[in-house]
Amino acid sequence: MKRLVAAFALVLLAAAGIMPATWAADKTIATQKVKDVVVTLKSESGQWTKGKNAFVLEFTSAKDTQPLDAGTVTLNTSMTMTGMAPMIAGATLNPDKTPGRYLGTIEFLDTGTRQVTVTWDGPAGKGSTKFYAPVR
Ligand SMILES: [Cu+2]
Repeated sequence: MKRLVAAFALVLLAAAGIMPATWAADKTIATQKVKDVVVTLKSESGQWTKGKNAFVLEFTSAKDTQPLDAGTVTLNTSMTMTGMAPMIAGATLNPDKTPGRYLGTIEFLDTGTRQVTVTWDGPAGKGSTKFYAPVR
């Protein structure tokens, strides 16, 4: 019951705009497993759109789903377009207070499927992964 009251209080605080926006429920845009590391790209809307986007990148252990401190993280995107040089966009990423969670911003000049490359280097080891994510 105490827990329920606490949860309800958080909802009220969020509604009053006191809690930061990161408390909003994030929806998964894409998720990738690389050995023991699960990389999940999330945002409030669950999709990237043309223009500026805020998003969350989370690293968790595939074994026990606990957060993994990924250290230095990069996220870059590329879109191949016929007869043109690939369109490249990189994200600005900052570690959140929670380990393994990074807050990012990225800007897309147009819609279309991006190849996303994420790299990390830190306590969770060194790795990288590529996946596709649409920009709508
Ligand atoms: Cu393009």
